[in-house]
This record gives sequence, C-alpha cells and structure tokens, in this order.
Amino acid sequence: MAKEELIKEARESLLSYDKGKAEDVAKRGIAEGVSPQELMSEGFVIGIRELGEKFDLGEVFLPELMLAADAMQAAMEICNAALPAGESESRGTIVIGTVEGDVHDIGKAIVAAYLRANGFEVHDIGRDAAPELFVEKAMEVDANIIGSSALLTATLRVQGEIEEALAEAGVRDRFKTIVGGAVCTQGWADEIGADAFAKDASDGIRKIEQLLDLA
Ligand code: B1M
Repeated sequence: MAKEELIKEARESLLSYDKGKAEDVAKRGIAEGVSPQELMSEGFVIGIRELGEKFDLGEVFLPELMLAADAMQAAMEICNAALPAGESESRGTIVIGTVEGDVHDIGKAIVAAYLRANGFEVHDIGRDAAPELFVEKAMEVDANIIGSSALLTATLRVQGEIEEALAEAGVRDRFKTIVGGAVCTQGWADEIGADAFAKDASDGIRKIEQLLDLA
C-alpha cells in the first residue's frame, strides 16, 4: 500500500476513535517501511489535532477524545518501539515531564522517545509533576537539561514556577531548561527565562543539541 494511503489511514483511525485500527495501521506502516516518525507526525499527530479542533467546536466530546487518546497511545507505543536505537554512550541527560495540573502526556512521550533514539539518557517523571519534582530529579541524576510540557493555558504558569524553584534552590545555573506543548511559545519561554522553546519533537532535538553545544 502507498505511504500516503497508510498515513491517511493513521489519521482516520483517530478520527474514528478506533484503537484496533490505529494499532493495525501502525504495524502495517512500519512493516511496509514507512518511518515511525512520519507515521506519527503526518498521521496520528494530525489526526488527534483535528479531533482537538472538533472538540473545540463542540462537534466531539470528552469521551470520544479519551478513546482517541487511548488509540493514539497504543499506536505511539508501536511507533516508539520501532525508532532506531540511540548511541550506546549518552550524549546528555534530560529530565522531562508534563507540568502539575496537566495530564496531557502524548507529546511529552513522543519527545522522550525521540531523545532516546538520538542518544540521550531520558528520565521521564510522568505527568502532573510538581516544579519541585523536576528540580529534585534533575539534581538526583545530575541532568544537563530540564524539559517541561504544558498543554493547558491554566498550567502554562507552572513552567515559570520550575524556573522559580530552580532559582530558590540556588541551582538555576546548573541546568538548561526547555519548554514545549500546544500552548507554549518562544515569547513565553523568553518571558519566564527558559533557555529554549521547541515547537515539536525534531525541533526539541535541535534545540537541545544547541544548548549542549552538540550541533
Ligand atoms: Co485535552 N485539551 N483536555 N485532552 N486535548 C487540549 C490541549 C485542548 C487544546 C483541546 C481544545 O479545546 N481544542 C484544550 C486546552 C485549551 C487550553 O487550555 N488552551 C484541552 C482541554 C480543555 C482539556 C480538558 C480541560 C477537557 C475537560 O476536561 N473538559 C482536560 C484537561 C485535563 C487535565 O490535563 N487536567 C483534557 C483532557 C484530555 C484527554 C485526557 C481526553 C486527552 C489527553 C490524553 C493524554 O495525553 N494522555 C486530551 C487530548 C488528546 C487533547 C488534544 C486533542 C490533543 C493533545 C495531543 O496529544 N496532541 C488537545 C488539542 C491540541 O493539542 N490541539 C487537547 C498531540 C501531541 C503530539 O502534540 O502535545 O502539542 P503536543 O506535543 C507536541 C509539541 O507541542 C511538542 O512536541 C510534541 C510532538 O510534536 N512538545 C514539546 C510537547 N511537549 C514538549 C516538550 C518539549 C519540547 C517539545 O521539551 C521538553
């Protein structure tokens, strides 16, 4: 089957909240040589965003969104498992999480998987993570980078609270910070004093490589 057709099917599987179809198309796509990155970024990610727009317009409701998110997660696991293995020697250590009050973790999981595939050691602290947890984990694993994801207007401020928690602990200069998520912008990163903003997973890799002078 043509790549375009598989990518279209991936998108449609989410628009029909069909987990079985999402898993099936992810497996078939990979078996037929479509890159897992392309399947995600051009298929599943577009599908879930289209559904978000429908949710915004009141055309679909929370139960459908939850079913689609479940299907997306299942497909993402298949795609992530097919990403090439990273280099054996770590290129840097990253603590990543979704901020407190926010359960959206699909984008964060994609970024974490891309980072691992690009040779970084990733410590994923999950979702609904308090600012102090980012700081504690970063100190524990002696991270180079702290990355946070926020998808709600109401939780964006927590990314600023991570900056404050780092300053309060007297360790702001020890780590570089990167922020991302649907509501996050370069302007917001500048306002809170984050070191970088990334609009998607590939941009995240680029920005982290720049922050660590690997680019
Ligand atoms: Co919710 N939700 N949701 N949701 N949801 C949004 C975010 C929303 C925009 C939908 C809408 O109204 N159009 C809206 C937020 C509006 C706002 O605040 N501005 C919204 C809302 C309102 C809500 C609830 C409040 C709904 C309710 O309960 N009434 C509720 C909130 C719960 C909470 O968090 N406390 C809620 C719940 C849910 C579900 C549980 C059903 C589900 C999440 C399941 C999960 O993640 N496990 C869900 C979903 C699926 C969405 C949408 C449709 C899709 C999110 C997603 O996965 N996108 C979303 C609409 C949208 O985003 N357009 C929406 C795909 C993902 C790959 O993209 O996460 O942006 P994204 O990640 C990208 C980049 O942003 C970037 O790279 C990623 C890969 O390319 N990136 C980083 C992300 N993090 C990064 C970190 C980095 C670097 C790059 O460095 C560290």
